[in-house]
Amino acid sequence: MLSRRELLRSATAGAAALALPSFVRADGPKGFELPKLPYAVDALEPSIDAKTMEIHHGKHHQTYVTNLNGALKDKPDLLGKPIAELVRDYKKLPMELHGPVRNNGGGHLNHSWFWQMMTKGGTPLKGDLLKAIDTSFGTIDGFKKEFTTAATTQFGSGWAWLVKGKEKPLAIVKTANQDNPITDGHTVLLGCDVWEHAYYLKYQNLRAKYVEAWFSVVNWDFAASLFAAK
Ligand code: MN3
Repeated sequence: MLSRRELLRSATAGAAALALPSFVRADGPKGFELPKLPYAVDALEPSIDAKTMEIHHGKHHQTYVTNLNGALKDKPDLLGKPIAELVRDYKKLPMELHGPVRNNGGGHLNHSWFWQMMTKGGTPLKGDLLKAIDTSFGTIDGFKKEFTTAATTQFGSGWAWLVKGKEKPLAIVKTANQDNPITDGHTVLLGCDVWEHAYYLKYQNLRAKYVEAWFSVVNWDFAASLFAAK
């Protein structure tokens, strides 16, 4: 079993021996790096079109990385930290860094996870995570309905998330902008980007249609590895 700390590290450092995919390049003392996509830009078609993936990964995500490195250019200690730790604890940083780390650090973390949370054709939900979905939401359809409501009622830009729950095994939360639930102590299992840049080229104003299509490319194996980690 991975410790929470190891998991946070592996999700961005790509330690090959761990359960998480190893394609994420190591962020190091020279700064944070755009991770390579774990699939071709057109792999998630027709749910997510190649052009959207290309711009989303190559331009939007890259901009978060560039701006984060710029904001921390005189802070080599922070540039060497795992991005998940940096975002989780941003409130402990000097006040002038809160905004840059929350927004650009959050953008880097959220997208680094988001690419891994999807895969060509999706993977089946099974095992302990399937049981937890049933216990928490009745059925997978109950989960999808509640998750879609969170995704479509997030006003403006943000994310919908599946996290470990307190009363039930799982819960759904939403965040604005690039906030990540780990800052509030949640364990993240799955997240859906509902910024317009994630879907507008193909779906225009129809966010619910995008979310419906997104379910078919969800990498439940990745979510299950996060769920299994202690
Ligand atoms: Mn995005």
